[in-house]
Amino acid sequence: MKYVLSGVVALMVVFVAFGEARGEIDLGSLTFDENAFADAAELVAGDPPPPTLPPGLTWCEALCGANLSTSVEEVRDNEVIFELRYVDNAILNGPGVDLVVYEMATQEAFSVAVKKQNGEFTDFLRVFPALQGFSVDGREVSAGLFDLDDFGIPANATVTTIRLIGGPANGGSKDPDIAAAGALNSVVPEPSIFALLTAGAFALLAYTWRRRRK
Ligand SMILES: [Ca+2]
Ligand SMILES: [Ca+2]
Ligand SMILES: [Ca+2]
Ligand SMILES: [Ca+2]
Repeated sequence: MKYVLSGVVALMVVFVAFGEARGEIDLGSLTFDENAFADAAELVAGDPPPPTLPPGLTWCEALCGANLSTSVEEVRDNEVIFELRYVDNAILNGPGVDLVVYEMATQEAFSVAVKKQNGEFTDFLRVFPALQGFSVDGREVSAGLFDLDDFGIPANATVTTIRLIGGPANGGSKDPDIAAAGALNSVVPEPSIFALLTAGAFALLAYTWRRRRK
């Protein structure tokens, strides 16, 4: 009975995950699912000088989630690479813009690459962020808008890892202050749903097997 119960519980978790009305986050004119922002962040290349990471913050506290009050500061041109990962959601190549990366104060160029299905990263795509018409902590908010089409990602495919670098400068300012990166088209990744369904199916199989042995 224990096994059939755990199977039922696993299936209920799946239904609750689907049925629950998801919260939303409004940032200016854009609305995101509450889990749409990056969940893990690390420095994968370079040795950034202060003040890249403000004292007392971790890379993830600066870059994960939707908090625009925390950011990495003055990411120098080509010296450092940050990698952001999406764990409880994935960026979907849906209609139009799929990924929004927020940049603070003076508008500065930066570049993004995304990890393809084959595990390789695309080339870096440079943007000059556009003002969003609001401020946080007295700093103007800008955003770089990315369509996964422009990285060669197929329609309806998903991406769960991106990389960020500053610049390169083309005569303009080049040390961006990156605060957050959210999936405007966001989905719950299928592997976690599969894992739950598989767990439920195995529990039911185990229950049936034990009953037959008796
Ligand atoms: Ca997330
Ligand atoms: Ca932040
Ligand atoms: Ca798209
Ligand atoms: Ca800036």
